[in-house]
Amino acid sequence: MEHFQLKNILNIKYMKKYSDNIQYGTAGFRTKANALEYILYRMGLLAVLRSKVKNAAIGLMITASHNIGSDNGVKLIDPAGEMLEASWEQIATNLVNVEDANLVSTIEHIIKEENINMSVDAIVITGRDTRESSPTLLNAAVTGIEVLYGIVQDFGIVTTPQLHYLVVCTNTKNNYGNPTLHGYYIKLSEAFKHVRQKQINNGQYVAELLLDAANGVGGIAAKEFQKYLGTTLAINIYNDGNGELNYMCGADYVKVQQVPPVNFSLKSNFRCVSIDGDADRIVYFYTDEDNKFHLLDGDKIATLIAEYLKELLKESHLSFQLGLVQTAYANGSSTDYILNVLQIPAICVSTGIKHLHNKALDFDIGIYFEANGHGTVLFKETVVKTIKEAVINPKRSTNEKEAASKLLNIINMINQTVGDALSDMLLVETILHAKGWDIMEWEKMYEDLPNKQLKVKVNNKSIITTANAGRQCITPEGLQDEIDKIVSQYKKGRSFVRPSGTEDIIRIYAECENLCDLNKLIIDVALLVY
Ligand code: NG1
Ligand code: ZN
Repeated sequence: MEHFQLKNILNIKYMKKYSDNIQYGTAGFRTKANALEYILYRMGLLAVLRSKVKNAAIGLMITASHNIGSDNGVKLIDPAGEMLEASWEQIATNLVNVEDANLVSTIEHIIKEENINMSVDAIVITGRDTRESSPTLLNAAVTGIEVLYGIVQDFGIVTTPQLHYLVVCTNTKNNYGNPTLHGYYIKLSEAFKHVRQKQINNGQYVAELLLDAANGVGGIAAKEFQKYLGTTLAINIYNDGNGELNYMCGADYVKVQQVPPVNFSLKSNFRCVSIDGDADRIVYFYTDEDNKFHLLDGDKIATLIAEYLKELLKESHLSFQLGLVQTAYANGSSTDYILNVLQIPAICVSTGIKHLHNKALDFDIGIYFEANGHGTVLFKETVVKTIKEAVINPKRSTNEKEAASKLLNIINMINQTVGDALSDMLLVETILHAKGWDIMEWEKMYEDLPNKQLKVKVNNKSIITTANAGRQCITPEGLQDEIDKIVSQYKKGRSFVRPSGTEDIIRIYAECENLCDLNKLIIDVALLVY
């Protein structure tokens, strides 16, 4: 019987089209959309196997995030909302690259090796972003899921973090929230409104912002949020889906190019937000009266959150171990500020959200952010329990209880399952409101070192291998020495090169004290790999 079902797997519509090997990278499989159909079909098969092995619902998200509209991608989400386990990334890579003739035997092999009980029910929760290619790719995935008798729960067009939320809620039987989009909006917006109460503005803080939604799914989610938030926050949405996805707009463009998005109505000194194509990254920015652009990226968001949480813990007399996780792309000034001013541990891990998420779990309260604006805060269950007790403990002072109650609401407005641009936005807005700060006041926390990123197209990016969280080149031999030589000529200089996990390019990063030296520094380093 089982063998008979497996034979049905070979589907003429989804035969392997390309001979090039493709890797399950930092964010799953990502490439030109027209090369993805058979990959989606096979990932549908794999999602069923993963669900059976974990005896829990698995997520399957179709998106290529900040990449151009003609790209697409797919990633699987494990039961607790985390990225697919590393050993299964390898299984996914093998499965996608085998020839059609070996597909059945490869599936049989996975079932045997992973000891999968095929009689266990499988549930796959699917979602997609707004790309034109996404419905066709979803069909391919659903066909793969259903051929192995998996149950599909499709949520249509959702942000990546919404899908993570839905997976977690489904698997924790509503403990984290209701597994519906309404459940998501209500949980986050109620917590936000509760902290703000009746006072909408405060000091320099005005409850209105301009949002660049990258012409992606975040525009839809932001409009939906607006309905739930009512007058507590006015979100003026630009690039809401009418223009080209991620084209000269969105968090990645704004962060890397360090310019405002196009089709955006700038007002000087006014708080602006940019999110990416699947709404899991966020950066803030503004232009001043001289039209100068100011960026407040993931590092600035992380430090703002860390400082505020530290204050609330102090006020509530609760003592937990706070930690902040970053990558090599974090601005050197932010790391200095975290270590020396906030006096919180700052840990550097490899690029890719799973590394940050895993490390943040080591702390009672782990804050993690990539400089590009992908991040969230994780609270241990024991921490949440203690805070809940503190809110109602009659032995505690009113001040202590109020601070604990603020903490509890903050926990509820954070999407702990993954970085979530809109949840992070509500959190930043809450903190600025509490402090009575405008964006200029926030910016003053510390001054970023001038920094820049470049991409270099190479024939084979894997000739560069790195260690020490991507900060040191191991191969080609001698490259790191050359980089060190260049960097040593610059005050507060830092530069590294690493192969991208999502594109066929090498990324180069550089920062140094003087803006006028920056171009020379990064170009000299780039020439070493060109
Ligand atoms: P790669 O392409 O491996 O650098 C990029 C981002 C990551 C992460 C992934 C997933 C930078 C420098 N890199 O990875 O931080 O967000 O995409 O989308 O921003
Ligand atoms: Zn994204």
